[in-house]
Amino acid sequence: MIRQATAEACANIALVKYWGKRDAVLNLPATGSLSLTLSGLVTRTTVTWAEDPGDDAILLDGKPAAGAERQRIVTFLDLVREGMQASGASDRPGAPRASVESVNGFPRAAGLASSASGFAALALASTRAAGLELADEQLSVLARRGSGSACRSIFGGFVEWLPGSAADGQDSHAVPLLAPEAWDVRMLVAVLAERPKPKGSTDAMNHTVATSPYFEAWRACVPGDLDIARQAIASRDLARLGELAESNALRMHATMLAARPPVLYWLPETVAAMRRVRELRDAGMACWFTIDAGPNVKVLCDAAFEAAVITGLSDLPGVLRVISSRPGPGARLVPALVSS
Ligand code: 2P0
Repeated sequence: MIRQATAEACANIALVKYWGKRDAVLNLPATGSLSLTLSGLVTRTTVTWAEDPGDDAILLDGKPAAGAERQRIVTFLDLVREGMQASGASDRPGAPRASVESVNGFPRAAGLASSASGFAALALASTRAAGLELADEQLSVLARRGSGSACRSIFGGFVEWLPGSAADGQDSHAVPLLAPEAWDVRMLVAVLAERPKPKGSTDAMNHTVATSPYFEAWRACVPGDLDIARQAIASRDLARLGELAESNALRMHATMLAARPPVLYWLPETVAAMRRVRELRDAGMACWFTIDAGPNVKVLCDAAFEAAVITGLSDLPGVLRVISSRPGPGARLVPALVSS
């Protein structure tokens, strides 16, 4: 039996956002969502299973995980342990113990979707190390339990998360829409703040569902936005996709602004970057912004305008750096590091 495996997964940025759950325990979304998996934002995770008793050892970027962050990972590992017991890979209750080492190539918890790449890499590494070979859709179901958006990072390129309708969540997983090499676009991340965000997205979205009078309107508009996004991707219509993504992101933020108390992730620099994207577009550059649960601004753009848009964003005061990504691959094992 393989005891150790290493996997890599890329972050993804949603173009039609996931904001709101219908089941908070199983991470079942209120709507579908659609994203682009990004080459530049990678998490690499090694999992080793050992039969000796004791607590899981979890290192995130070289530091022991603590508190709620640690508990979220242990709860996820418990799901894998259940799978191991069911498959006969382990027959000792409570065992085996996991060692997890995870390294991010980008700032964690700053609205750059590190939980997506993190739980996608953890899902693949932890199951393979346990000798479990899940099909991609089942891996997506498992990754979703760690963090909803992680189910999308199992696949590369443009990806849709089907909300599903089953109570157990087995039909709520991602599916690939367009392979990464099939459309050469860019996603630029203007990093405005590398500090952890004030309110985590899980709490913020649950609070929005509970208190925002606009949540029902948000839920009602997402299926139509998904239709437009799918059509735009199928016809490689970047302007249509970009306009839709900008509008969808602003509708998501409008929904959370209407929560009580409101959820406001923007900094003054966030608004300045949004305005700059509009100026660049007015000057003829094909670029559109989107914003997640943090202050950073992500810009979808035509590959031909990449350098000019990076310059236009870097010129703004408050932009620490700009990370450029292409469509990236799905979660994958790092073969040289798999041992038995
Ligand atoms: C998204 N976000 O679609 C949206 C847009 C943030 C804004 O998915 O509670 O960390 O773990 O399921 O996946 C962030 O939410 O939340 C997210 P949980 P997750 O990318």
